[in-house]
Amino acid sequence: MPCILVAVILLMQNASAGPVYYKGWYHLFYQYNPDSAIWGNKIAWGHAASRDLVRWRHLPVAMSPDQWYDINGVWSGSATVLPDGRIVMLYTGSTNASVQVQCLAFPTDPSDPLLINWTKYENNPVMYPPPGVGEKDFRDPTTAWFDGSDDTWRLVIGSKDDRHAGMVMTYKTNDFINYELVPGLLHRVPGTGMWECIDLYPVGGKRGIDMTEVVAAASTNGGDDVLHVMKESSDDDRHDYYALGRYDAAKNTWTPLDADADVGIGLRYDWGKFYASKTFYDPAKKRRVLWGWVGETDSEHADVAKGWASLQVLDIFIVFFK
Ligand code: DQQ
Repeated sequence: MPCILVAVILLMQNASAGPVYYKGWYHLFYQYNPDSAIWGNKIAWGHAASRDLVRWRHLPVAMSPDQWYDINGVWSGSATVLPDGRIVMLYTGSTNASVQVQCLAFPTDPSDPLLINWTKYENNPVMYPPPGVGEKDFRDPTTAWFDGSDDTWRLVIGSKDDRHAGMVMTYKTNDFINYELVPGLLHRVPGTGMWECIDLYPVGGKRGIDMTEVVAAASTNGGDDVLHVMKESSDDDRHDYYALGRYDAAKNTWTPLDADADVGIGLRYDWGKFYASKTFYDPAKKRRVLWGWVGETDSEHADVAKGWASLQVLDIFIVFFK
């Protein structure tokens, strides 16, 4: 079973964006207002990097809201490291009309381990809200995993429907430029409202905790020992809820083990102030790392006086294999 270790890192501002390990460095991108320690409409991606997850170096802003498709905010997203080592970054842009769209970015200089400069894809955005989904209810793409059954990468995005049910949609792509909505919903829970910062990842099996590895094992030999955590950040009450369940890639479903403790109505990661978390698979240590945003209880006035707002915390899941 996982054991959890907690460290606290001081950083500036708001919800997590996309942690990733690259050429010996862990990178944290986070929601950041360069002008003041308050939430604003000019949210950029702040950036910090570390070799050990303990000592951090602050780096220049990675992406600013400077295009029509993200001028109201470079919002949360996730990195995917491809088998050849390239990084693909997907993030939500809030457009000049406040529509939520998904956008693509790449490291400008892939040989730079600090990933200082980022280039936005010239034909952004790559995804718009699909029919029936509110234009302000479509955000926070996850890291993609590879599904060998049809040789596509899959990722999920959170939303809510017009009856206030939280829901998760799956997309597939083979080039990260063109995306197809997989029919049906991966999951939906009535009454839970908008689901932000969805996370879906395997736990408990003998085949590792990397999503691509586990999906491949499941298609060849069942992978029955693996469960998947689904986590959502409830915009309604600003808590991170999760449940254990079974992911069926072929049917595009995730089913909770206990329907009475489904996502959004059962377990929480934390019972204090902890929100908009994301995990990433750490290939260096073969472990899964969880990041979360701790918004604190300081007033806006206090944040401005001290010059920063909020903390990032990390939890490391150490999984022991038999
Ligand atoms: N914060 C971001 C969104 C995300 C929310 C906006 C989580 O992408 O849904 O800054 O707090």
